[in-house]
Amino acid sequence: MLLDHSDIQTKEVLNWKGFNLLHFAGSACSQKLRIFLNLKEIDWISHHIDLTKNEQFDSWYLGINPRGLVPTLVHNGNVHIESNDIMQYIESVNTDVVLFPNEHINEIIESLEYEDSLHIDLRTLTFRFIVPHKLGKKDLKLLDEKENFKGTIQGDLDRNKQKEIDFWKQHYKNGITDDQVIKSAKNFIVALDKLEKKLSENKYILNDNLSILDVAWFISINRIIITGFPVKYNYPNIKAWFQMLSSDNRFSREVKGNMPLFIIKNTLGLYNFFKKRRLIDIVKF
Ligand SMILES: N[C@@H](CCC(=O)N[C@@H](CS)C(=O)NCC(=O)O)C(=O)O
Repeated sequence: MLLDHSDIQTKEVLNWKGFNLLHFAGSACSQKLRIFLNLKEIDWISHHIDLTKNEQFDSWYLGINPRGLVPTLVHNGNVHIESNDIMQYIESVNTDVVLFPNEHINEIIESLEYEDSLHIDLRTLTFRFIVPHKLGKKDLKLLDEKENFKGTIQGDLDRNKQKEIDFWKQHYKNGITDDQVIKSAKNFIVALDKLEKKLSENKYILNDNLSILDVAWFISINRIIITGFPVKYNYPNIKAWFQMLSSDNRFSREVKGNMPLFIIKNTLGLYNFFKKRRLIDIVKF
């Protein structure tokens, strides 16, 4: 989605040249975009927005992305938000490597919208099984500031923002409940059943060629595997496809993670193991 110039309150970016990506190392949508850029062999300038330091709430960043979410692309002074829209835009200006084949565009858009609709489920599982409540909860004052920030998207106040704020306020109070976990896991079970079928027919999700769908679904599947979703036992074709993509450095280097996260995630994992509170203890697969 391309912002109007009047939406942009942080005016300095209007002078930025080239592909500038505002992103966070561990964010799923940022990882997706970075893999896409690797595959397309596009050089880009990195602006790291550290979500662990709440930099997405800075008025400087909200002035570029009123939703307060990463990633954002600034290309020659134009600001684009929403990872799937950003990739589609990049594809339209750089066709050297085709990842959105025109003849399948409707199927691609439909699948990307589906994947995007599961983002909330990915977040639910992430903030229950990877990031402990104490570390993951967002400061209520920052959420209020974001709520009161009068940023526009294509001239209108952003309607999506409230959903985000409600999610985090609820998370602050209650963490992620078992009911949320069950609902999100079920949504992924439906999605994985569909992908398993596709991958029993083709080498890649769309057909026998790598496409943007492989990038998008690789990221979601990588994340749910980390939450303890039993992908390798229940979905042999997804397992083989995932291993194939993981052996490609253009994919694997973007989802590597770091030592502090590894320690946090494993400490939480051990706690859940002893308390019998793992994903597989809560959801019947
Ligand atoms: N639909 C958006 C989702 C973006 C999104 O939710 N980004 C997350 C990281 S993956 C984020 O910025 N979270 C920060 C927050 O919620 O405060 C996209 O595809 O760009």
